[in-house]
Amino acid sequence: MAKKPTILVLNGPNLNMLGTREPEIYGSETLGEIETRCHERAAAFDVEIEFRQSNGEAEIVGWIQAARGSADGIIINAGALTHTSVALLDALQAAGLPVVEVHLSNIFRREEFRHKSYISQTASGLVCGFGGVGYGLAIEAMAGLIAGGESGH
Ligand code: CA2
Repeated sequence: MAKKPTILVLNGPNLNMLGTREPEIYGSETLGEIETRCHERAAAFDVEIEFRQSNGEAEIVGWIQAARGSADGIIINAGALTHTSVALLDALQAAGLPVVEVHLSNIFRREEFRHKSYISQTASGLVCGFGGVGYGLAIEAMAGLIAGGESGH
């Protein structure tokens, strides 16, 4: 049987704190619950996921570099690094894989500094404002991109 496509789902700084504070902005789900949701959606779309979180930019860059050759696509919620990190942008561009960007909150309804995303420049698409549901939508979108050999419109 052919190996299922693998999607790397990466989470940046402070997302390990989900469910403990600010539910009005980020929802009440913990990151563990979002991971469970992702595995359920992955099974529905016949893909595998690898779900990770780090508070360190360097560690996330390392995971993106290693994804080249081992994963078929990257879904990323880079947290606050979204708005600052050229290093993540460079790593994602070098990986040469389809990228879908996710945010729990609608970053465009929030402070001005959150309106800028370095990740968007390399992403096929962006899902934001739907809480943990957005991760499931991103998996559906990524499964379609991989199956169609596309990188977006
Ligand atoms: O909306 C998102 O998913 C964000 O990526 C979340 C980041 C924020 O810096 C981005 O602008 C938008 C922050 C994640 C921190 O989450 C916490 C949740 C509960 C308690 C503390 C932090």
